[in-house]
Formats: sequence, C-alpha cells, structure tokens
Amino acid sequence: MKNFKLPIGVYAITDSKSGKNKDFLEYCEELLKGGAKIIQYREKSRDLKKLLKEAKSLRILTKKYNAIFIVNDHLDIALLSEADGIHIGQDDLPIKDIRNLLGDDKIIGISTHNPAEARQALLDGADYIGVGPIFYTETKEDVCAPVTLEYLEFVNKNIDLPYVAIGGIKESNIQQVLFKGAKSICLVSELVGAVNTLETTKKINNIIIDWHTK
Ligand code: 3NM
Repeated sequence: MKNFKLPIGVYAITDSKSGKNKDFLEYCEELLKGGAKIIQYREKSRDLKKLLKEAKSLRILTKKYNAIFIVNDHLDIALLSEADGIHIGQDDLPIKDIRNLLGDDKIIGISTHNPAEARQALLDGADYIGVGPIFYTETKEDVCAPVTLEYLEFVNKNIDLPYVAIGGIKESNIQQVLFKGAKSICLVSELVGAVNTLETTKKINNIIIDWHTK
C-alpha cells in the first residue's frame, strides 16, 4: 500500500492465551473502545474454520470502530475475511508473492529481529515492520532473545519504514520505548491479560499519544 502509516498509539494483537477465559469479541471490543486503531488477529490454533469465523467477526467489529484489521500469517484467512492486510514472520512466503495475491492496496507487515532483516523488508516492499522482542516475552513461542532498545534505535534512525515496537512492553517500561521514538507500540499480555482491558488500553494509548503531541 502506498504511503502507509501506522496509527500513533496502541497496536493491538489478539491472544487467547493471555485472554484466558475472556470472551474473544468482548475483549477485542475493549481494545478498540480503548483507542486501538489497528488490531492484528493472531491465534495459533490449527482449526482453520474457527480462525475464519473469528476473523470475519473481527472484520465487522473493526469496521464499526474504523480500525485497521490485520491477519497474522494466514493468507487464506486474510483474503476470505477481507482483512486490510497481513502480518508475516521471517519463515513465511516471500513478500513479493504475497503482494501478487493481495495486490497493492493491502498492507503487508513483517516481524524483524535484526538490521539485515529490516533492510531486506524495505527492499522487498513491506509496508511496515515489527521490531522485537524489545524485552523478554513469554507470549510468543520460539522467539529470539530480546533485541533490546539498541535495535529499536537502529530502526528508528536508519530504516525508512513505519514500525511497531513489540515484545515484553508494559506500562512500567513503555517510557524507554517512547524515548527511542516509537509511535506504534504493541503490548499483548499487558492489555489482553489486564483485569480491565478497556481502561488499561485507554491509559496506555493516551500515554503514547500524549508523548508524541506534547
Ligand atoms: N511478536 P507481549 S514478540 C507477537 O518480537 C509477538 O516479533 C514478537 O507479547 C516479536 O506484549 C510478540 O505479551 C509477543 O510480550 C508480544
């Protein structure tokens, strides 16, 4: 997508593990009501029928809140649910092949963990990159060791692409991430696992927006 910009504020990601017994659509609505302008549907279940059903219902909900809807990994689910785009990992299909199927109007994001991957994402035509895990996280399995604030600083200074900072980010350490320049910040367990997802999202979203508008 030409000139895509990530919204300033919380980049929300779904996670049934962090959500424990919460109702899926209920906590998604709290994330959106709390101010998230982008939400990624990320569930690691292999039940594709369930994934498609949830993705379609989240597509409807995101339209109501005028938010961007991204599907993690599954190109078929992204297409069938009419998502705005897809977020992929380093081992997924090449960006140019995904682009051929999705077209120029859709968003393609890719997780990166080092400068070489970030440079490659730029060359390959990604619309944005994930930068993480900044800190230690238990939410994503098989993730590499924390890339630290140093990699975040590298991307901020050297990579001309929108990026979302992710991994182990909490209310308690978000200032360090903001200080490096991050405008789009993802907190999964901190928001989805919060006792009050709506209030926590609102609070964090305001912290990010206030930082960039003061
Ligand atoms: N991707 P939490 S870290 C989905 O580094 C995901 O690419 C990461 O969860 C990456 O905010 C991560 O609970 C999980 O630490 C982030």
